[in-house]
Amino acid sequence: RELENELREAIDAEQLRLVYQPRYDVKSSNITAVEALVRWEHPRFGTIMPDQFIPLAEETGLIGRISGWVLLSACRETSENLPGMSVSVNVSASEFQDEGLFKRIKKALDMSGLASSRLEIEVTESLMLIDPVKTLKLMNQIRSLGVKFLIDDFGTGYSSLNYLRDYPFDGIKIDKSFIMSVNDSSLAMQVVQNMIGLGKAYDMEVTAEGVETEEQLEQLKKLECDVIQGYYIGKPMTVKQLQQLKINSE
Ligand code: G
Ligand code: G
Ligand code: MN
Ligand code: NA
Repeated sequence: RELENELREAIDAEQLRLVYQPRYDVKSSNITAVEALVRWEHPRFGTIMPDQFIPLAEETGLIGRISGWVLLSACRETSENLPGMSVSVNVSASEFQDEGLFKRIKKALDMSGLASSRLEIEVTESLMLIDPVKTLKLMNQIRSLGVKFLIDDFGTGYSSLNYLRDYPFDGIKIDKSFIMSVNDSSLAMQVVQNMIGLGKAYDMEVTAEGVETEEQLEQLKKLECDVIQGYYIGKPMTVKQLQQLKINSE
């Protein structure tokens, strides 16, 4: 209860901040995109991770305001400080209950001046468990702006794979639980290979998440994975650190 009230105040008190995790494009050997991840700098508890307050925000209806802040901040920082890069933002399935999400995305693009083709929205497979008519309508409305959709934590949900055919996604992000064992299990390797094939069959860009070793990176390159994300490329970091990383990798 108290945390809820503090979260309500957190935006105005400027206690939220974003960190960015680099996404490495295999074809161009470059960091061409980042994922924005929110942090709450609590005055007494220190840094609170999203797992600890996003569910609370969803339950209390605060998610819309937080999401509005995240979208605008991510678009602004990318537009101002990360020339040419795309940014992906995580959006909760609960935000697809109304059209507020469309307005927040439109406002973030308008106010930041970021080209819509540089914004991607990450949703989990739980999105496919809610009213498909409503969801598809809203997705198409958002896509008409030029924004792309990625499936996050691919392979961990409870939805039928038919959604790959029925919903307009531009990419999949294979969950890190599958990537972690590619170095010591040929079965895991085959599973990931098939996931990549599945993504490509639907003409989607395929990202591997949770890549932590050079060996994993090399395997994934062999499997023609498009984008690599994980601690081996870089941890979530500030814009300044990211610019430094870019310079050092060029
Ligand atoms: O950042 P971290 O590394 O701890 O992310 C933990 C979880 O929180 C991830 O599942 C991620 O998708 C989610 N998350 C991070 N930032 C946001 C955000 O801005 N909005 C929503 N809805 N979820 C987020
Ligand atoms: O669910 P989502 O993919 O949005 O959240 C990403 C989460 O995974 C964040 O908490 C982020 O800090 C974490 N993460 C990113 N890269 C790695 C990695 O290489 N290894 C592990 N263990 N976690 C990672
Ligand atoms: Mn994500
Ligand atoms: Na993920």
